[in-house]
Amino acid sequence: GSPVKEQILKLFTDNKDEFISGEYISKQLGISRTAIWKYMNELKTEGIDIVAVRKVGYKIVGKLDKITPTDIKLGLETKQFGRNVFFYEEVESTQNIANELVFKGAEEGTIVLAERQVKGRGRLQRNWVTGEGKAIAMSIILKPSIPPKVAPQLTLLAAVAVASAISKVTNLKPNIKWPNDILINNKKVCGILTEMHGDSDLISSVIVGIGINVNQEKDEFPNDIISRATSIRIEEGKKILRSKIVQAILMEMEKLYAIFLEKGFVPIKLLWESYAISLGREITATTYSETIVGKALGITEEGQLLLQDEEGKIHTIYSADISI
Ligand code: BT5
Repeated sequence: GSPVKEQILKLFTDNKDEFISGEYISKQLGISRTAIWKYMNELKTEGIDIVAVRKVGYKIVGKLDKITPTDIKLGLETKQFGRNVFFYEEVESTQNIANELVFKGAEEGTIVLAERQVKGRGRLQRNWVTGEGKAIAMSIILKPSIPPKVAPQLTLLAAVAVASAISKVTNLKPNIKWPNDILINNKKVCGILTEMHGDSDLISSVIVGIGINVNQEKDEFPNDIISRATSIRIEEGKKILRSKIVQAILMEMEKLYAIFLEKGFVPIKLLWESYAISLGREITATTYSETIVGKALGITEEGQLLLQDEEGKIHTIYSADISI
């Protein structure tokens, strides 16, 4: 986007809910009042609701539920995450775009957002449904120096980021179901897909894909998932701006990722456990080779699930679908 527009947005972020005079903006940014007027009009067409009062100045009064770079950056408090935003009306999958960006050298923290995904995917090539204009489909590019076996921990880290972002922005109490689902009242509100590049020793990048049902109503879900899926709107009973949720996730991700790089997975594990569902209860894990019924004991310091079967044997699960 235009750096001037971003500077203007930053002024509004720094002076929350206040009128800012044209003169002040003009002095701060060293541009003319006419130029400001032009930029304000551009921001308006991008969905930012601005009031202009003669001799007083400009104020941002609200936003449409949009997720353009402008919407994401207005009020964003991160240093790096979400500072580069690629927004599309329609993509096959935001993961694919993020892939291409990685090969073009995109910086860590770069995000890809789309209103519509025609080939949104889950794990094992399963389909992910993105409610057009009402959901979040986001891919975040990370470039940690870690061995490939550590990468699944970033799925758990992202799950903690989403769960705490939802807790901060709403009155809801989300839970995490190992490894990659966020549930509200036992229904899936978010799925996470982590994909990586690199060689067998060291990763060069990880793309964390996050799909969240935000403003869909019950009857907007396809029949095959309607009984298992929910949205933030359904649970909260009112609409929420998607940009607010994206911003909160970016903030949480940036914090948790810094902790992870410095101290490893253990502090993230503790947070993860505070959101975990069905620890201590009986669950069924279906791996590629077998189905194990047992008590979920917790996760290891590497992020694998520990399951104790009826004979008391403890299984370490690296990858599975869990039913509760
Ligand atoms: C996931 O896979 O839950 C990971 C979903 C990741 C989606 C994001 S969106 C941004 C980025 N771009 C992509 O293309 N993907 C990522 P998994 O655990 O395999 O669950 C997939 C299953 O969830 C499907 O088989 C359906 O049963 C169910 N499902 C599909 N869409 C859903 C939705 N909108 N809400 C709840 N459940 C859904």
